[in-house]
This record gives sequence, C-alpha cells and structure tokens, in this order.
Amino acid sequence: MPQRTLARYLTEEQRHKGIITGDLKLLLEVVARACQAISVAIGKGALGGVLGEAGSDNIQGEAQKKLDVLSNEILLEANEWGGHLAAMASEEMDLPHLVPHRFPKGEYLLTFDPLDGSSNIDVNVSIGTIFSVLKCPEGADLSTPQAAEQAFLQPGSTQVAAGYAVYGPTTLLVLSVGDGVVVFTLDREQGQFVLTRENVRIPAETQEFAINMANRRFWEAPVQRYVDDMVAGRSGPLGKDYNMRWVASMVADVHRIMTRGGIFMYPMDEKVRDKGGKLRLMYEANPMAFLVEQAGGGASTGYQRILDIVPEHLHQRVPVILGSRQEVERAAAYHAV
Ligand code: AHM
Ligand code: MG
Repeated sequence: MPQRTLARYLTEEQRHKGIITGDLKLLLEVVARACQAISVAIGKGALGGVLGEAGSDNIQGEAQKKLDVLSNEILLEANEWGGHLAAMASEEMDLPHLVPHRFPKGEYLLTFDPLDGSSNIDVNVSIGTIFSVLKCPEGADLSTPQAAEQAFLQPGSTQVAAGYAVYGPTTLLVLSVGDGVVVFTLDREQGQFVLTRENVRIPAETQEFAINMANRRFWEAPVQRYVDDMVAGRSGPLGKDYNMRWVASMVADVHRIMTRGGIFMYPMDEKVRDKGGKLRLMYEANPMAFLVEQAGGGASTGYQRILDIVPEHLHQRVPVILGSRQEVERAAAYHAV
C-alpha cells in the first residue's frame, strides 16, 4: 500500500472531490513545509540557540521568545512569494503583512499563531502552530496594512481550511479543508507528512476536562458552578467522576481531545475581562473551533457559537469552550440560567 502523503491527500481533494483549488493546495503545502522547518528548529533546542527570550514584546504586550519570532519569520518567508496569498496576519505582528509588490497576489488570506504554548518552549513540553485560511473578499482594500485588516474580519464559519501542527514526541499536522479532519505524521527521514488518521471523530461524551484551575476565583459564576459540579464527581449533580488535564499549550490540549475526547475551556475571567478573554479569535479560537466542529464536536463562548462571531478587530480575544459535543452543550446550558 503506497503511503498517502500530504501532497497526495491534497491532490485527491482537488482532483477527485473538487473541494480545494490548486492555489489552496499550494498554500497548505507551503504552510506544512514551514511547520517542518519550525519542527527542525525546535528539535535542536539549546544546541540551535533557539531557546529563551527574544527581548521584545508583541502587540498583546507579551514577551516574545526567540522561537515565537523565528517561527513567525519562517511562516512569512515561506508564504509570501508563491502567488497564493493576498495577505497574512499573525499573533506576533501588529498589522497584516502584505505580499510584497514584486510577487504575484493570490485570493487567500492566512492567519497564524506561529508558536502556540510559548510558556512551554523552555521546559520541553509540546508546543505548536495554529493556522486559518480565509478567502480574500473581492475588491478588498489591500493598499496599506491598516486598510487590509478589514479583509480579515470574517466569521470563522467562512474559513476554507484550518489546521495545527503539534511539536511533541512526534510532529503532527492536523488539517481540515471542510471535508472532515485528517492527521499527518512527519516522517523525519523522508522529510514529509504522511497520512496516519482519517475521519477524526471526537467522542460526544467525556469525563475529562482541561482548564487552568488556578483562575477559579476569577471565572464567571456559570463556569465556577459547572467546574465545581464536575469536581464533585459521582456524588455531585453530574453523577460521574471526571479527570483533569492541563498542558497549557492549546494545541496539545486540543489534540488530546481530538484523540480521546474531553472539554477544553479558557473562559472569561476577571484578569482578562478588559481584553475580552485570553485566547485570540482569528488565529486560535476560530481554527480550533472549525477543526473541532469538523470532527463532530462543539465550540462556544458559553453564550454563542464561536464560528458565528463577526470579528471587530484582528487581535480580538474571546472565551473558549470546546470539545465533546454533549459536554460543550452542558457548559452552554450553565450559561443560559
Ligand atoms: P500563547 O499563544 O502566547 O502561547 O498563549 C496561548 C496559551 C494557550 O496555548 C494555552 O491554552 C494558554 O495560553 C495557557 O494559559 P495559562 O498560562 O493560563 O495556563
Ligand atoms: Mg497561542
């Protein structure tokens, strides 16, 4: 049986199913190659001089790590010359990055969190890259980076593809082009992603939750009640025992849910209320919500479906509750009373 590489999977989605265009295929192959390059840099660790602080802050006021900056540069350089993109936006850049005039422009927009789970870089715990692909609206004003922001402000339901790479014991690429979720494993010797899981389905029910419990006193009342009821276990109102996991890399926590189910929450809390939440809509919540829904799960703020949110700005933040469908519905029900 020949191996189904990423290139082959994408060709089939294009040629047989007509789901993706040639340009989207090229875009996804380029993103995958960039993730491979990031994986190589991470693998070198201290030997490659990639650990530690970069000595700068990003637009969110967070200290950038060397790997945040390097991963951002790798993704920008890989994607700007191929002719498949109109513009890119990233957690690490204040404004969109326009494709330089010397290169042709394409019809897609790419957003990314180049290195998710930055606090885990220096402790050798799984980290990742998250990305989202949108169509650039006809006639969008791309004359300046400031003007270009408007083109990105589309609800997550319009995404044409989304994915993440997890740099863990193995490097994985998890992808959806709106035709279910597939997982590729990086074959380090061959230097290519090989399809290793198809038709990913998140079990509808779960007994595992992921949340930063240290923030309990800052949460809103519905989340406090819900988590208290989970912790109460079999003798509480939910009538079952739960287990808790928190990697503190969204990619790793979501990937566990893609593998065996669970519910992930970064709810609104008092510390982040003025920012709208902790996680970013355009390049964290939306791509993950798209993937989770494509795998049969749910994704909500507690009050509304994440993919329905009409973004107001590029670096907007939102509360995130996602994973096993029935559990996400239960969490939303706590918000409704
Ligand atoms: P980052 O994009 O700067 O790495 O921040 C996002 C991360 C998520 O990966 C993770 O779910 C969360 O922030 C961890 O937050 P906490 O430090 O409160 O555990
Ligand atoms: Mg992140």
